[in-house]
Amino acid sequence: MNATVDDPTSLALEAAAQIRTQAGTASADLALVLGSGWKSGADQLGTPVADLPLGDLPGFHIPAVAGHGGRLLVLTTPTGKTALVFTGRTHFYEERGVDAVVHGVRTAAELGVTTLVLTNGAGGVNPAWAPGQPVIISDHINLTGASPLHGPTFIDMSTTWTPALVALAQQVDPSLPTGVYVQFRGPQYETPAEVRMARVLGGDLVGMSTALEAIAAREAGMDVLGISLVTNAAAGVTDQPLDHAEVIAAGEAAAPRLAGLVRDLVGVL
Ligand code: 8IG
Repeated sequence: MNATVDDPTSLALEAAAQIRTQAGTASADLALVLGSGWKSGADQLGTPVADLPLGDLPGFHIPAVAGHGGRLLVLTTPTGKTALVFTGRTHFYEERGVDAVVHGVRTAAELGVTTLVLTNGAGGVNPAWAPGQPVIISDHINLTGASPLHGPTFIDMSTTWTPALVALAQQVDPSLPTGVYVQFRGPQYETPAEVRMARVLGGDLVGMSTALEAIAAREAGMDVLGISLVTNAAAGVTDQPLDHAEVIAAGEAAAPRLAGLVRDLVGVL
């Protein structure tokens, strides 16, 4: 193999090496990606080991959107596990390519992470869900037309969203529904017709992240848990127009519940 410094594996190795040096930790057990609405609990998840600006680590970028965070917290959980907590992610619509989107997942894999928790803010397709509702991701539909895999990498996707982790999350909060997450490319929100399409395809949530990360995580052999926060009804589900400020506000209103949920989950992972 003709590895160059910017091939995705080398870049993840480089980032992992820097995290080892800067955090003084050889490996990690868990990784969490905290999306819109999910960041406020980050520092309650354990004893801090390191707090690194993502933009300073090889292959990572400062998030393009205000409110999307941009740090890597390394911490020791109450059960003694080492967790990597990413507050912020690179989205496909930032046009840095799919490898940049999944770089955090690959870096976590290089550090030995075997369990990945992906969170996001999403539009609710299911009219029963009001803004502020967390939903466990049971499966996904990738409508981006892209994949993080290179070459003939025929990985099995039948249990991408680890059933045992879905069950664990439901034990932590039995009120949580499950749903199918549909990743669109964005950055525009959907038209009402696209939301109806997502619904007839079996989708319950629409968003612009997460599915591509889950594919990379499965390639790396990780178990994956996903939880979406419904921050808005998807276009056409109600007569409200979509507004980024309202999305942020719904995330802030739900923050205490989400912080508790993530903390409780980390306690059993
Ligand atoms: I937060 O309604 C959030 N992210 N595609 N549609 C899509 N992404 C989203 C939405 C939404 N809300």
